Amino acid sequence: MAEVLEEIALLLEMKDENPFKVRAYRHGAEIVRGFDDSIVALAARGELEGIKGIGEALRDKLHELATTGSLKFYDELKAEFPDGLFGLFDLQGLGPKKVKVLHRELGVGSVADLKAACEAGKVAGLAGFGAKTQHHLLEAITLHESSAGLRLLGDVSTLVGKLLDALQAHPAVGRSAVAGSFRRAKETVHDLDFLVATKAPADVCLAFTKLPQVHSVIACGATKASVRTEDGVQCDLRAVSNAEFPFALQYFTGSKEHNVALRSLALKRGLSLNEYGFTASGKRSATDELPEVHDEADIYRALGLHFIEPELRENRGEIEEAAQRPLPRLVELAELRGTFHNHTTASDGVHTLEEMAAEAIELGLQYLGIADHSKSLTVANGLDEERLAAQIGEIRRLNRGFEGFQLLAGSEVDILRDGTIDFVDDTLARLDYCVASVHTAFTLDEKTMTRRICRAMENEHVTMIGHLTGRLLLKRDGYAVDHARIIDCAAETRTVIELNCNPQRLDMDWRWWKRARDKGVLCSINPDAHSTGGIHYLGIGVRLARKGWLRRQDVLNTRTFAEITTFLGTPKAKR
Ligand code: DGT
Ligand code: CA
Ligand code: CA
Ligand code: ZN
Repeated sequence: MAEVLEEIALLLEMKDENPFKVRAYRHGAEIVRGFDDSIVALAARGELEGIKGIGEALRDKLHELATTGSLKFYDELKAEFPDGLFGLFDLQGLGPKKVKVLHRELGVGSVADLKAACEAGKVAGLAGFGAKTQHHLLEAITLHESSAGLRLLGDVSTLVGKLLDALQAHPAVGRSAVAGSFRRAKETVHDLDFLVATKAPADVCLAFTKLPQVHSVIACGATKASVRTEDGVQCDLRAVSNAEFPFALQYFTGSKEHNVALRSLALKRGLSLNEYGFTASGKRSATDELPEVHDEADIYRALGLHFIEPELRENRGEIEEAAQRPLPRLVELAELRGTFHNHTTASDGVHTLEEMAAEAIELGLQYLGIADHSKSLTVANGLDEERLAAQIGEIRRLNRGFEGFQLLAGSEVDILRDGTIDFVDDTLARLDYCVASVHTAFTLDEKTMTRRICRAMENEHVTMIGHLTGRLLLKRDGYAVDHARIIDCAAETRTVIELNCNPQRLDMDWRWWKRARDKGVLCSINPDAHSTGGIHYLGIGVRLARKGWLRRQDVLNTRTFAEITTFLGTPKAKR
């Protein structure tokens, strides 16, 4: 439903419709996205009455969509444009204005059309484009092509849960698990790999292909099946015996690089390891006893290793470490006590302070940091000093009514082009904390951009840096920053770095966290929620933090409210 509303907004924009109308659809899409699955049922029953931001026109359309699965208004609108048009909106640097010109002037109706037009040099000649834009578009097309078929981790989580539940409910299934890149918490996944232990593999495979989420069957055999879901995600299932299960789970969890290293370690011990079990090899004779294996940990133990959590299995030093000592106990969702960086209706969020607070309380958090945009970010309705002061007052007032929970008054302040902050020190000093982020001038070279962010970190009031690179996974690369330099600077200035939990961001990237941790830089796992539903992104953020080797003590928001108060009340240099 949210996607249909978003596409309507884009198409109306293409048609130069009234901007307020466009905004109503876009806003409606955000609201729908902020709800859980229950909104479909509500829409179907015609019970969307009273939801702020969803007027009568939208209500009727959502009702039609929820009850019939389609929407006449949308279908007719879409029919006015070529089929491949939406692909263009996925490209970095292309919005409705430019797409409109490309379509009108060059008849471009798909990514393939655009690629041909760029290669023929026709785009550079268009008003408002130029050679540089043409070059950037070709780069964006290359990124688009290389990410084809990839999904965001956060976009497949619900599907994984449903399929696992369905498999587990089958009477012939014993143990079951999801393996592959999903289990390793890769930020993007290509396909999903499920595994079951069963005595009736063919039956389970057949049942898998009949699940309601399945759109088409790619293959179905005696021990494996492959299907494509309604959303186009490929899901593989392998059915093995209970004895083989730990080996299959270890093997299909990967990564391939981790497995290759593990196998060579096994060979050194006279063991050959594959997805079915250990067999004797080399110096070990076939009559020698093989290690007894009931679960994955037994496999690692047999190879002289401490257990390695799935998130760490990337062959980036985890095997060497596990040979020496137990790996660190990684942070867990239940250990988070609060969060920073959340938006409300004051800037570009869809829920109010009260609504956001209620959700955080429901989740058992002790504190929720509010960080709406600052004044220079007008596209996101950033707050000026006066509106910020009013919000702080409102937060203090609401706080008197809470028990065991507090809102924190913060701001997501823009880091201006020269590295200065969007508010003066006096204004910043009134806040409990501040998240500083780059939202403009993305094209600065790496050195200038790095200096810009470091300068922001030198500000005494900047508690943490938000979404370090501004990347949107599968959509746009981050701007150029020298991660190593930023981490050093964060360590020197005692500035926290955010792990932004938005599935499209997951920024700073997991590959850098171990280094940051080792330099004493703290991480804040922040949902960057623009709705109550957005707070739930904390779960995916924790998985990426684990992938980055982070422990409880490395994550600021595992601290209690009292500890946070002390932390924020201490000068940066002494934190
Ligand atoms: P992706 O691309 O997001 O689906 O990533 P994975 O890691 O889920 O890759 P996938 O689905 O092709 O295979 C699942 C796991 O199976 C992989 O992580 C390791 C194992 N595997 C698959 N093919 C090979 C192989 O040729 N050699 C080894 N050693 N392992 C493999
Ligand atoms: Ca996979
Ligand atoms: Ca696979
Ligand atoms: Zn931001």
